[in-house]
Amino acid sequence: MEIVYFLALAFIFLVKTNQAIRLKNVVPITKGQVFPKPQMQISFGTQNILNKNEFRFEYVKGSQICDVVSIAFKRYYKIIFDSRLLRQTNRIKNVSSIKKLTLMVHEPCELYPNLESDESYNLKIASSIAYLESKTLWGALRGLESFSQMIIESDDGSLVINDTLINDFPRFNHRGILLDTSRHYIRSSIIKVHLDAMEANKMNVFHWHIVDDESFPFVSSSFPDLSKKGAYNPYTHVYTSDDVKEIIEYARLRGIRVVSEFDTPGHTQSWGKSIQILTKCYTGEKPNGDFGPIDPTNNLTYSFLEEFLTELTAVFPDKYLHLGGDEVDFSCWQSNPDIAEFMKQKGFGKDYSKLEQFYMQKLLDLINKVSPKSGYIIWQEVVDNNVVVKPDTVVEVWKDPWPEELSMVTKLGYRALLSTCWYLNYISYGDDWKKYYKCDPYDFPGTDKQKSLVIGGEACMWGEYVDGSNVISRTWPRTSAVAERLWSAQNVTNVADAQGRIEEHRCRMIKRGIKAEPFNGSGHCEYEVD
Ligand code: CP6
Repeated sequence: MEIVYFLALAFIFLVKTNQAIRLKNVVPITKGQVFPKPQMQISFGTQNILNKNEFRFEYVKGSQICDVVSIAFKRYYKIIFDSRLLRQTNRIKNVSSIKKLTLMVHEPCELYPNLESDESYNLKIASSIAYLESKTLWGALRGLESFSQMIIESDDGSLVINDTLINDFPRFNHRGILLDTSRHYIRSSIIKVHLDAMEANKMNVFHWHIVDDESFPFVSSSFPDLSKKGAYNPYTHVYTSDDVKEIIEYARLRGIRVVSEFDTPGHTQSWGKSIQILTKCYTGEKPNGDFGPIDPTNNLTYSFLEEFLTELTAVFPDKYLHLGGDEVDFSCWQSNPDIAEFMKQKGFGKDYSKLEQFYMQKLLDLINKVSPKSGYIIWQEVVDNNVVVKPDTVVEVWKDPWPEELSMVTKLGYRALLSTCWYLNYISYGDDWKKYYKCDPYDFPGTDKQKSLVIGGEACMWGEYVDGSNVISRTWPRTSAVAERLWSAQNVTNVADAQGRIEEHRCRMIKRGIKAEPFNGSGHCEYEVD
């Protein structure tokens, strides 16, 4: 008898585990989940209906009225009531309807977001009233995004939203993503889709690695030959000053900062096509026709840089410029006799990092001269090579072992950004987003003071194997994992929960015209790609 009982149990167990194994990757999707997960959220069962014809966004009396927000009202109205997708609305239902979302913005409107911008917001959906409140207009944008995400289509096609309270703010102020437009050109229209995706994921810094060795698509007004000679095609594969302005404006309207990177002294081959500032490499006694990093011993270098930096600080409104400073190859410098002579005069011995230091110091002095209010971001090598930089410099860590590096950089008192674990250019079969999700910028040995110097991080999409054809799908939703790590509370670490949220969010992106790739082995979206 006992045996029969045991066998029956074992059978049930086997069937169950078998099922559990089979269904392991199927996470039930709850609809209307806000992404990234808000700091605090309580939802209730009560539903409210939204009707396209009666719903509107409004400012509360006494609220600041900002054009960025008014434009966002229109954008989100379109997203919510996308008539392409609405099966039907205005069904008379036995639930209360929400006729408007009222907004209260407390602080005066600002033109551009910055590193210190407050993005917090409170959102309350209760008793047929939707109320959004924020300190700044940037917080209002984040709140509108959350509101739009909570509205779901019910089975009969009507739009509904649950009673909810949200109190939300980002964990880190700098939530960035690098796009490289030098290895392959990416048209402005695709960059804009990317900015839409950033907004949907509450990311706020577009790190534009705009030029590099391979091409120089930035059209400079003071040195037009840079792109004339350095772009793949000076007519079609460039960003004119109108293009740049348009991208900065598109980003501003979404609360996104544009931080441009003009990487020097390495990664500058394309600059050398028009301006003779690169080091001549030698074989034996003679120049061999190759060029190396920018020549720090040449006076032309600095007169050029002064004028060019003056232009850049005028074109890019953000306080921060990314000055690069990574991967400087010393071999060409080592081959050049004039540089050897210079090193001797300066007493640098054979230590070429001293020459790099000399260059970076001059570059930073020039920035301070042409635009004293500018701040700068640099890659970690600059600090690794002992260059003394302004105390408010931001150091971007991209090499392993990153915990040691973050420890070192913050011990020196510099603010830091982490990108090492979010290198999207590495692709692999399977769920690589989990690896990104598990990487936490606080996982390094250091004091609370050191942790507080970590201002955020960046996902990096280098351009060697991406262009307009695949950059969106390769970047999203993998970057969503990074977005949640940088926005949500430190204890939001459950991978299975995140999977459900990202799954819904990925379909939401598809619905909005962002062709984010499938990321979890199997599944479907209610609305598939057109
Ligand atoms: N270009 C520039 C790159 C990289 C860096 N700087 C890079 C290095 C290693 C990997 C990916 C990208 N392509 N200018 C390093 C910051 Cl794996």
